[in-house]
Amino acid sequence: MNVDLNQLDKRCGFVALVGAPNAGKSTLLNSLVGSKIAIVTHKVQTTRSRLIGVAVYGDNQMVFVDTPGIFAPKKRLERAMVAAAWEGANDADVVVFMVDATLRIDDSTRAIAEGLNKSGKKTVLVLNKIDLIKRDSLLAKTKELNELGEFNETLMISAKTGNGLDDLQDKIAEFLPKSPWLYPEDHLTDITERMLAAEITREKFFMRFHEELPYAATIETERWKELKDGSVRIEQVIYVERDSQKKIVIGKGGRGLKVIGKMAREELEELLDRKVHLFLFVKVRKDWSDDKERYRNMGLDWIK
Ligand SMILES: Nc1nc2c(ncn2[C@@H]2O[C@H](COP(=O)(O)OP(=O)(O)OP(=O)(O)O)[C@@H](O)[C@H]2O)c(=O)[nH]1
Ligand SMILES: [Mg+2]
Repeated sequence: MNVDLNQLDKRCGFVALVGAPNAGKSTLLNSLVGSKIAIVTHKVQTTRSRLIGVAVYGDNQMVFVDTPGIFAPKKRLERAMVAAAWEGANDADVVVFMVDATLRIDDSTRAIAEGLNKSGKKTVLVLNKIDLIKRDSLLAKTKELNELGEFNETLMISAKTGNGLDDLQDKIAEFLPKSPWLYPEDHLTDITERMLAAEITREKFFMRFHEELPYAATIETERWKELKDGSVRIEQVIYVERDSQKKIVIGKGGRGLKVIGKMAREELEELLDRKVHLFLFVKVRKDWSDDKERYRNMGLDWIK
């Protein structure tokens, strides 16, 4: 048997980023990986399925798993999202439990703490968004959170500014199992370009529309065609539930779609480093959130 001696001291493992909606999980994933692979908005329930981002830190390869926020789900889509989040936690070697330090500790944070404690996973409690608050107010919060369960470590970070991320990676490294790396050194993510392109449009959609509309839509890349001149033609469908929603999305004279399309196209051009022709179509599909096919495209299990 050949043994690669270089691999003997290496560590590698899955690190799930888990927490309530809006805690900053996707922001943290992007900061740790150094590239935007997860979309981020100021709205809750932005992330809908699991997504990996791989970071190399010294001899360690950390496979970060961004997960949807955990809350009390009602609809099928919400249940599938929360199930995906718990699966992410249960499959991980280390869990990073993220809490928005600017908010009061609520029932959903308590329930997540309880669930994580039961799982018995190595868990790092992370208080995020410390750029927004005074350090002295963090002490009481840290104490209160540590009363909710046993955490292997408590750290304070700003996922946005990068403050505290080195300490976080040092700690995670200690908890990772000895293992050869699972991915090539330069591997970043498993999200396909088609999926990422749809997510980028969804991010713009979330920012543009309000109330229930962001949650009533899903976006898929239907066609991706490389053109001879080096540019790419991307066609995407925005599924909504009702005709009235379609009207709002399209907007007067197509303005709504134009605004989203422009923002998404500009970001895609930067990402892909070439000219992009982006075509957005809006379709009404009343029951898209009960449609198995949509779940497969989102990377979610369809829950009965
Ligand atoms: N000031 C500040 N804002 C942050 C920080 N981390 C995240 N945010 C903001 O918090 C909001 C939510 O961030 P996300 O990364 O989308 O949060 P999430 O936990 O992935 O949310 P879901 O996907 O909905 O579960 C965004 O507006 C971010 O810019 C931070 O460290 N400081
Ligand atoms: Mg997210």
